[in-house]
Amino acid sequence: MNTYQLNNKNLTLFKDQVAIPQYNRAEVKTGIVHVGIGGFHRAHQALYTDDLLHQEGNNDWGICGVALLKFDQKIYNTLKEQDGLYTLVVKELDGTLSKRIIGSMVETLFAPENPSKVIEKMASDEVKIITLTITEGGYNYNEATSEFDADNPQILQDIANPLNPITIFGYLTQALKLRKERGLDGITIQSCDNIQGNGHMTQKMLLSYVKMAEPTLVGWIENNVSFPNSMVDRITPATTQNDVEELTKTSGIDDAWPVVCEPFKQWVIEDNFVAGRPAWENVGAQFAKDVVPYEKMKLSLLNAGHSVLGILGALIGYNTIDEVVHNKNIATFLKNYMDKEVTSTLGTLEGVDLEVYKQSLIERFGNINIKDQIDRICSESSAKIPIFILPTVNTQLKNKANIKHAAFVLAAWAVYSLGKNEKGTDLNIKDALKTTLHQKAIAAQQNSTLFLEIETVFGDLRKNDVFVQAFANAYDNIVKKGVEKCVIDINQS
Ligand code: CS2
Repeated sequence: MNTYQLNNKNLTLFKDQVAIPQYNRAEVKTGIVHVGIGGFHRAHQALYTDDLLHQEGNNDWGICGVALLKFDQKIYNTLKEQDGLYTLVVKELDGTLSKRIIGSMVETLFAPENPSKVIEKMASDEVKIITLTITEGGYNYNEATSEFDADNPQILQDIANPLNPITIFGYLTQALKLRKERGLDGITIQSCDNIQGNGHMTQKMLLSYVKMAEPTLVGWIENNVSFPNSMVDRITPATTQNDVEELTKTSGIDDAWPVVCEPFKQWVIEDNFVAGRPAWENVGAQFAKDVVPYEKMKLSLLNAGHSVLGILGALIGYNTIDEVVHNKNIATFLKNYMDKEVTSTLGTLEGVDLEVYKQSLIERFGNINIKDQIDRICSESSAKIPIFILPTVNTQLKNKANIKHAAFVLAAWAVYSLGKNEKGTDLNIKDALKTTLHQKAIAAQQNSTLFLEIETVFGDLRKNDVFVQAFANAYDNIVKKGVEKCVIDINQS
């Protein structure tokens, strides 16, 4: 089969192999600036938006994809060369692949190369929404103080160099300042990250920054910017070389960075858009008055479930999530964690059968075609654990209820942070706090609870005797008997 590079010019050459955009991309205007163009955004929001662009009358809602970090240079270069086009490969449950080319990203920008261009784009009249997938760690939230981390050197650099920002807060502030000066309408800033109350978090963190950097802008933001909460869901593993090669071989598409994902997708959005919004409900998204309880459910069950499987699985020596969940002992442990520790913290959720939801998660985790990487799941655990697991622990402790499973997973994380699995193989740890984690993990070998001193992660959990005791027990047991033996004991207890 002939192979052609994916770009505008070649797009129609692929029409017999895969679905391609049926709308005229040249007519689509940018109504959304999206920051963070990794796999998740491209499997989720960009897909919903592509679906919408196929319907009449939605041409104002194209996406300008912004790569914020220097680290994102490669993904930016790829998308730039491909005119924003990429292939989305859905790995169906029966193992077949559904492929389509997504066209909703009609512009791309690389912030480190040209900050003013990004600021101008965010401040342009046609843009009505700025959406974000900047990861859990990108919000500059300090777990110990529950506040914005004003001492972060990058934040200080943005305050000193407002026209050359490097953080999202610096960019948004400059763009909003221009919008105010130009007398433009308000705008919506919508987080699509896995954070409880992601809209509230974005608002709180941004306003904290603006109070320091540009205090006279605070009032305008309060009156003109909305921050809808949303729950986002679609498992999107990292693209592998195999995925790239398979696509070239079977479809003739030379796409340097396709995105692969599971069939399931969900997006529940709070309907709070000051400057209008796409009718994403016409393509499967749900709009709701209050999405926070649904976010909590997803974070505490799906994302926490991932962390449980990831951390325990990494220590045992597995590579992918499906492998771990097919270990009956670990699957039982996870189910018990969900049933005995998480469920009672969730309250009632209208329209959701939690039993069905939990069961569906086990099935999604077990999808053997997805092969979600444990390395991906365990990456940045120091930002994920405070969001995915600790709210459950804190509520359970307050209610004098069970925390055995959670304490076990956190103790396993302390052992994981030593950097080797139980077979003695090096773990590939990717975490902004990697050095601190490692130092504390070493200290924990003498006294396990020293690991809990990482305040930015654990807050003051080290002061809770019940938790400390459970954590220390679990740690000793893991070191003595290994993860799986301990899991069997806990399952039988
Ligand atoms: C995962 C998420 O990053 C993680 O640890 O739990 O990326 C998860 O796959 C998505 O939130 C699924 O919606």
